[in-house]
Amino acid sequence: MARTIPAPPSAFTQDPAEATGSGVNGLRRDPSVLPEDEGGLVRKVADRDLLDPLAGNLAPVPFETSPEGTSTTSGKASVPMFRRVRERLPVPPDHILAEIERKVHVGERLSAADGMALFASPDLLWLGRLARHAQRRISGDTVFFNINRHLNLTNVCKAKCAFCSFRRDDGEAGAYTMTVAEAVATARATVATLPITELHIVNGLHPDLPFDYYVDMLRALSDALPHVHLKAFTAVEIWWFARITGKSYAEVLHDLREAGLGSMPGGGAEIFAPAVRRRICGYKSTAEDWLAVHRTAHGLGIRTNSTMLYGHIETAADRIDHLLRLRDLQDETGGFQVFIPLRFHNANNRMSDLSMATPLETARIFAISRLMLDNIPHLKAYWIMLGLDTAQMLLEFGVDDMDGTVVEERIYHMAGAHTPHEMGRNELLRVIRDAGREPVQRDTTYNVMRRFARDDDPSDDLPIAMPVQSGALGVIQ
Ligand code: V47
Repeated sequence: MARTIPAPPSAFTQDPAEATGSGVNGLRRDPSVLPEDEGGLVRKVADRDLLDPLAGNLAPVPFETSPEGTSTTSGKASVPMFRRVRERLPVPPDHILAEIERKVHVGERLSAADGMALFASPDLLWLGRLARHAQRRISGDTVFFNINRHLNLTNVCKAKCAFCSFRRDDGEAGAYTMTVAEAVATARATVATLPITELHIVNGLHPDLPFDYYVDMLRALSDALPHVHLKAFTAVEIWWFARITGKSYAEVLHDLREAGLGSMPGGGAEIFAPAVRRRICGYKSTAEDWLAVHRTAHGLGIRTNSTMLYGHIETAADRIDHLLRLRDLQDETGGFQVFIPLRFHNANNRMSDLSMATPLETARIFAISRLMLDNIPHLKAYWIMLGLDTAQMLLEFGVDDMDGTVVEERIYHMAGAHTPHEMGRNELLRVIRDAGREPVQRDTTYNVMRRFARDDDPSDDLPIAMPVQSGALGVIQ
């Protein structure tokens, strides 16, 4: 059946330097032919179905662009490189919203048109109640968290995603690459003070490191820490490994699993809609490749997470398109565990002109995600990115997971996040309980490890975030 998403206004790519070019599909085995991404590459992609499902009822009307968004680096007249769109979606008639409410209550699937209507619905608290209703059916009053550590092996990256503050060129100030011994020592040092159950490993696309580096890395980490689950490599990294080795996704994943890979994080999804994707991360794999890697992983029994980067130049229709592509794949495989909307952070990157999504926009996106993704069990508020206050509020908008202890976060703190690097686990328990919910420590694949009763504050108050060490591996702030 044709997917029907209301047509986005045609003029939403306002980059004056918007380039055109030929597609890069079909080049998977030859990394050398891919041009550097400067935000203007064009991929050859199938057109989105532009039928209007609402028969004129709710078709978006032209929107205004926000006044912010100027680039002043040249010293000449300022030229906006990226602008957020302010869409003016017509408020849906009551009977459409009532029909959506009925569907949610009987557990009926929402359509693309329903999703668009929710983006225009005037009552955010009503939307929150619906999302909480949908979430309660899945996980009741439970709010999950885990005890993990993030490890970014290298920030050297061939892609130059416009939103990224973390990447560096090889040899540039602040560039780093950990040796296997350094990574193992870092992980061991964490385990000595914190009972982590997971290492979360996400990295740049290093132009020169061989695939063996990653295989050796996983093998060394799993030998050193056999009880720690290795959640490693986004789908874009797997796509990269396939490019540099000539192996298929299945072969790459098989080798990594043999070496200790447990599951995969959800990064690299950004926004699937091709017109936006090519502008913000044109060098990365296409949406189709991202989805193909996850499909392959699921086929091999490897569970994965999913994400969407929001709050930049994407439209409501792009978000719905993204959610439905994930939902379709989940119908096919059932391998996604969780969806994590990632709020764009605007410091120190080429999209710094954009203002960031507000907590209210964030609440709407989380709630709609919960309602549209009826087949992905969990919705995560990544507190280190959102702040603990906003993450707590999102528990009323469909969230049932607050992520973990993280320990040392680089990607968001380099992009302007100000969340603490030092906080105790009892603080996280307090925030969850304060919302009338029950904190549950989980492992990576959502097995319950410990339920925390009302007054069960552990005397060993573990640090859920720690001061970041500066030095050889680069300074965050
Ligand atoms: O793909 C990078 C995002 C992702 C910025 O699976 C940014 O549990 C906002 O994979 N502003 C990588 N977002 C992180 C990732 C992840 C994070 C948390 C949980 C999980 C999980 C996975 O970080 C990238 C990109 O979408 N990102 N820069 C930025 N300036």
